[in-house]
Amino acid sequence: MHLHFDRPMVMGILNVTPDSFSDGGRFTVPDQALQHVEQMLAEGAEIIDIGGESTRPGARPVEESEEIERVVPLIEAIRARFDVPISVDSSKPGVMHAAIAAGADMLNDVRALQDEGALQAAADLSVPVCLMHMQGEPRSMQVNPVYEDVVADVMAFLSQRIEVCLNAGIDKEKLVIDPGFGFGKKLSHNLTLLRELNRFKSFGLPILVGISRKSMIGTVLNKPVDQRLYGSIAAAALALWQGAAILRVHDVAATVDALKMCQAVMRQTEKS
Ligand code: 7PM
Repeated sequence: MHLHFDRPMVMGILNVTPDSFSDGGRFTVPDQALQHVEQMLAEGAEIIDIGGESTRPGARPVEESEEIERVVPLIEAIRARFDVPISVDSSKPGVMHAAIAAGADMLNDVRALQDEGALQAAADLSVPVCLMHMQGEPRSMQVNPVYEDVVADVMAFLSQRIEVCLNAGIDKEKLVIDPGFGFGKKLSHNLTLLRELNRFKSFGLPILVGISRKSMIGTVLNKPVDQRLYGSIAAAALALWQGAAILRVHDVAATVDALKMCQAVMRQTEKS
């Protein structure tokens, strides 16, 4: 499947939780998941991100075999029915190989290929890969994150990971960067990263932003996760205005409208 990031697009989040396998069958793909994909496509999602639970703040690590069993049947089922690029949210080389073999098109690694074997896997698979910044590990990252200068620190990390990828033989054209909203960041760090997102354009790589429903929105608005839609849309617009290429979101229809408005304004170059 051909993936291009030359104009902004919406990535719809499909969460894969063990509970969604309602009958307990390990290789059963719930209709609910496929219906969710179908709905996100109808609403204008141009890529589907499939992730396990393992990146949640406070999450326990998941075994590679468990992650493969969760993700592979779902990728196969989506690939068989829909003509949409699929990205897989994983840090594990075995999952990356299995997911791409099953028909996924892109890697999304919150650990930026730092786990053993992940860099080699990405180089071998030769698919687009998102390098995300995270301080610490999901289990403990929100305890007390500290930065000297959050934008400079995150940029320095991404710069180093880009270099490592290029040295491993990954084409620059395959790389996507992500400041990692909420991953080892306090509210002030997240707000600074969003306010200064345009600085990340200096890498010359597509910028992926995942802010949808995150706690930074909940904290600003003092609202629970099911009441963060308007805040998420405002944040999406701010990110698009500063050059975000991929918006990773739960609420596809609303975000696509925001994207179209931002695009209309940003493309308008003639005098009125
Ligand atoms: C619970 C809390 C469940 C947080 C899931 C999450 C990103 C990502 C995630 C992101 C990239 C979420 C996160 N966030 N991948 N995976 N960028 N590239 O809110 O910001 O979806 S998981």
